[in-house]
Amino acid sequence: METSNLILTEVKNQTGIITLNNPEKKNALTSAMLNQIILSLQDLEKEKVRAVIIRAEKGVNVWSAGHDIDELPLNGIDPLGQEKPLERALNAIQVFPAPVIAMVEGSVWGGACDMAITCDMVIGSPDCTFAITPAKIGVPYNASGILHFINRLGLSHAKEMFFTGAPIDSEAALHFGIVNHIVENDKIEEFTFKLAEKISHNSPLSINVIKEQFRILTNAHPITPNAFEHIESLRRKVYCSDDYKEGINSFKEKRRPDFKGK
Ligand code: YXS
Repeated sequence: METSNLILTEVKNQTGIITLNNPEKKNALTSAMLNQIILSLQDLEKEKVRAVIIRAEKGVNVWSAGHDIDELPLNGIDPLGQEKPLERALNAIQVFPAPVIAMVEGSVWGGACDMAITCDMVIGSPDCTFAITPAKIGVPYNASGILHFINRLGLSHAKEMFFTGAPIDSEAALHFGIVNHIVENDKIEEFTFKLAEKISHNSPLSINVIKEQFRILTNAHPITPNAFEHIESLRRKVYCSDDYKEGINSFKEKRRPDFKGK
C-alpha cells in the first residue's frame, strides 16, 4: 500500500482503493489531500484498474468534513474556481476511465458531499449523513457543482439540501438518490468490493465509453456567454461580501454566524 501522508492508495484484484487519512482534521479536503487524490487517480489509471473505491478509515464518524475552511480565500478570489484543487479532483473523478465508487460511513459535509455524489455510485452505511453547506458558510456554490446535485437528486431535493444546509440521514439519502445502497457497517466493505469485482469482469472499453457518455450527456447544458457572465458577477458579489467573511470567521471562532445580507 502506497501512503502519501493524507491518503492511502492500494490495488486489490484490479480495484483501486483510496482511503482518506487525515483524522485529526476529520478528513477535511485540504489542497494537499485533493492533489494527492488527483495523483493517485493518475497512478491508478496507469495501473488500468477496473474500478476505484474512495473511502475513509473503517468505522469513522466523519467520512470528510468537506473543504478545508481555513483554506477558503478571503481576498476576493473565487473559492470554487475551476483551477482549484477541489474542482480539479471532482473533474478527475468524472473523467476517470472506470467507475469510481464512494464507500461512505459517517457524516459527509460540503465539498466532500459534492465529491461523493460526483462518484459514479455511493454505498452508504446506516449511520451515513450528507450535507451541502455553502448557505451555512456564505459560499456562492458554482454552477457545475449545483448541476451535480440536480443530476443526482432532481431539483426539489437538491434545493432542499442547498437551502437548509442540514445533514440528511441514510434513509433520506437513499430516497433522494444520493446512495445506491445502504449496507450495515460490518458488511459494507464486502458489499462494495463485490460490486467493484462484478464491474471488473465486464468490458473496460465498453464501461469507459458508457461512463464518458454519461458525463457528456449530464453536463450537456449549454448556457449563453451572457448567462455565464451573469452567474459569475452574482457569485463575485457573494464571495466579496461581508457575509462570506462572517461565515468563515464564525466557523474559525466556533460561534454561530450573524449574516446581515450584505
Ligand atoms: O478545533 P480544532 O483545531 O481541533 O479543529 C477542529 C475543527 O475546527 C477541524 N475541522 C475543520 N477544519 C477546517 N475545515 C473543515 N471543514 C473542518 N471540519 C473540522 O477539525 C477539528 C476537529 O473538528 P471538531 O472538533 O469540530 O470535530 P467534531 O467531531 O466535534 O465535529 C465534526 C464536524 C465535521 C461535525 C465538525 O467539525 C464540523 O461541523 N465541521 C465543518 C463541516 C462543514 O461545514 N464543512 C463545509 C466546509 S466548506 C465546503 O465544503 C464548501 C466550500 S461549501 O461550504 O461550499 O460546501
